[in-house]
Amino acid sequence: MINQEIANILYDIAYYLEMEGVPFKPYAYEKAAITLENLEEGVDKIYLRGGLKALEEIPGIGKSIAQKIEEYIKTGKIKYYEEFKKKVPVKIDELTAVEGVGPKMVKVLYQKLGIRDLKDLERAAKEGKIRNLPGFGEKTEKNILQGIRFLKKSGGRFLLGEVLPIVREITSILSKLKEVERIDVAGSLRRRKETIGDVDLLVIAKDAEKVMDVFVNLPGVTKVWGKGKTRSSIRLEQGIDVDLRVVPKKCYGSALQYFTGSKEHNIATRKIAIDKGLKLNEYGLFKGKKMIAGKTEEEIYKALGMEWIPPEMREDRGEIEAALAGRLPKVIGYDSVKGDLHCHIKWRGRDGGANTIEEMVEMAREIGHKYLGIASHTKALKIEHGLNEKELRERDKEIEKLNSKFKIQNLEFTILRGCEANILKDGSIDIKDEALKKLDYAIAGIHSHFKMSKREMTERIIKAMKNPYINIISHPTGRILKRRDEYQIDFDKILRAAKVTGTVLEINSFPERLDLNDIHIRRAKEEGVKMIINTDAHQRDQLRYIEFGIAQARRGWAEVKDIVNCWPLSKMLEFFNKKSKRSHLKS
Ligand code: DGT
Ligand code: CA
Ligand code: CA
Repeated sequence: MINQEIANILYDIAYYLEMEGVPFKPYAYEKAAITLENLEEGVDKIYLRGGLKALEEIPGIGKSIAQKIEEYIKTGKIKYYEEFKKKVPVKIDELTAVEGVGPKMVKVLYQKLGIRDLKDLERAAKEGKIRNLPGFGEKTEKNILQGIRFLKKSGGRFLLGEVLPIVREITSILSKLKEVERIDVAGSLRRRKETIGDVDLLVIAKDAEKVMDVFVNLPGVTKVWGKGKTRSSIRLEQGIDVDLRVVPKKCYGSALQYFTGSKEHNIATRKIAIDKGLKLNEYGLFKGKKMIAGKTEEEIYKALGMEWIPPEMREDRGEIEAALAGRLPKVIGYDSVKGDLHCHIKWRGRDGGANTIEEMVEMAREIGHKYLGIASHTKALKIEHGLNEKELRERDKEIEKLNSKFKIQNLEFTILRGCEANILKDGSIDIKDEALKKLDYAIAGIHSHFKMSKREMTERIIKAMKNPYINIISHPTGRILKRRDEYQIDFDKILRAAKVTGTVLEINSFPERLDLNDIHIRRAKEEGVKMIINTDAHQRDQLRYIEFGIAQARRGWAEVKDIVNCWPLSKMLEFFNKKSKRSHLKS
C-alpha cells in the first residue's frame, strides 16, 4: 500500500513539473511511479533492509527520487511536493483525469477561476465560465463537460495486468477442489479488455454449496456482497469485485457465451438467432421449447451459422459479420511472438534496468523467445542514465561475445543490438546516425515535452520516422491508463507516414500503457502498417507482460503478417534493413 501512496505523489509531482514546462523530469517521476506500482515488495521493507542505497538500486529510481521516498517513509510527507501544492493547491490527479485537461490548463483554471477539484470544474463549465478564459473557448468547455461525464462512468476500473494475476490465484485454488469440474473466467477479463470493472467466474460443480463456502472465505476477501446456491459475490482487499456463478453442465457453453459478452456482442448474436427463428439466452439456444445447442460455445456459434469467435474480438465491431461470411481473420496466438525488442538492462550503472544482459536472456529463453533486443536508453534521457555513442559500442562488444558463445553452444538464440533513442522537441534524434547505423535496429520514443499542439506533435513524430535508421516508434500515443491522455496527434497522418517510411509502430505491453490500443491496432492493420509487440521490461519478470500486448493485438484483429516479431528473425531484420537503405527519406 505504501508503494501506491508514494506512486500517487510521484505522479502528482510529474503533473506539477509538466505544469511548469520542465523537460524530461516529469517522465522520470512518472516512470518511478509506474516502477513502484509494479514492485512486489514494499519500499518501507526495502528501506529497512538496505537504507537509501537499496532504494537507489530499484531500477528507474534515481538518487533524488530515492531521497524523497526515504523522506516519506520517515515523515509521511515529501516537502518538494508540499511546496508545489502550496503554490497551486488543487487535486491535480482528479482534474487531469478529465480527458483533455492537462497540467498547464489546471494552472490557468486555478489562477483565474479558483478551481481546485472536479466539483469546481463541473460547476464552472456548467455556468459557462470556462469559455471566456484566454485560449479556452466554447468547444473546450463542452469537451470538459463530456470528459467529466465519461470519467464518472468509467471510474473504479482496474488494469488488466493488475487483475489477471489475482484472478489466476483464485481460479487455481478453486480448480483444485474436488467438487469443481470446470472453472472459467468470463466477462471483460476473458475478452482481455485493458481495464476491468468486475470479474465474472463460471463453474461446473458437483456440490455448489461447498464451492461457495470456499469462495467467500478466500484469502483477501474483505466483503461478501451475497452468498447463494448458484451465485456469490465478494470484494477483494484491492477493491476488486468478483462474481461466481455455478452453472449446469448442459448449458455451460451458453452461460459462458452470455457472460463473456460484450453486451453489444450478445445483443447482436441474439438478433442473428431471432432472424433464424431461434431464441438465445444464458440457458441455451432454443427452437420453440427445444434446446438445440448450449453445451459448448462452438456448437452455439455453429448453429447460428458462424465460426467460433475468439473472446478478444467480441465487441460487435464487425466480428459477427466476418464470422457469418467465414472471413474471420486468423488472429495471432499467445505463442506466436518469437522475441521481444524492447527491454532495458543494468550495465555499468546505465540504462536503468534491474538485470544484466545474461539474466534478461535467461528469462527470455524461459518464456520461449528466440531473440531479445536490448533497447538501451540514450543520452538525452539523463534520468535513466542513457548511453552515448561510445558506450553503445562498448555494450555491443559484450553482446557480440555472448552471441558467439551461444553459437558455440549451439543455442538457437540471438541478442540484438538496439536502443531506445529520444525524439527531441524538434523531432531530431539524440544519437548520431553513424551510431544508429551500427545497431541491428533502433527504437525512438517521446520522453519529454508531452504537451504540444496537434500539428507540432504530429510533425515531430513524422520527422523521427523519416530518419532511415529509426525502425520502431515506442509507445506511439503516450497515454498512461487512468493517468495521462494520448498526446495530441493526427493518428491518420502518423499511419500514412509509418506506411511510406516503413516504420514499425510498437504495441507496448506494460499494463499502464497498452499503447497502441486495440482500436489503433485495428486501424494500423487496415492501413497496412506493421507493428511489433514489446514489453519495455526494466526487470526480467516484466518480460512476461508480453501476454498483455498480445491480448490487445488480438483485440485489434492482428494477424501474423501485421506483427514483425511474429516473423522469423531474418525476415524481420530484412524489413528493418530495407528502410535503412532508403536514406533519401531524410529530406
Ligand atoms: P466490466 O465488468 O465492466 O469490465 O465489463 P463486462 O463485460 O465484464 O460486463 P459485466 O460484468 O457487467 O457483465 C458480464 C457480461 O454479462 C457482459 O459482458 C455481457 C453479459 N451482460 C451483462 N448485462 C447484460 C445485458 O443487459 N444484456 C446482455 N445481452 N448481456 C449482458
Ligand atoms: Ca465484468
Ligand atoms: Ca459482473
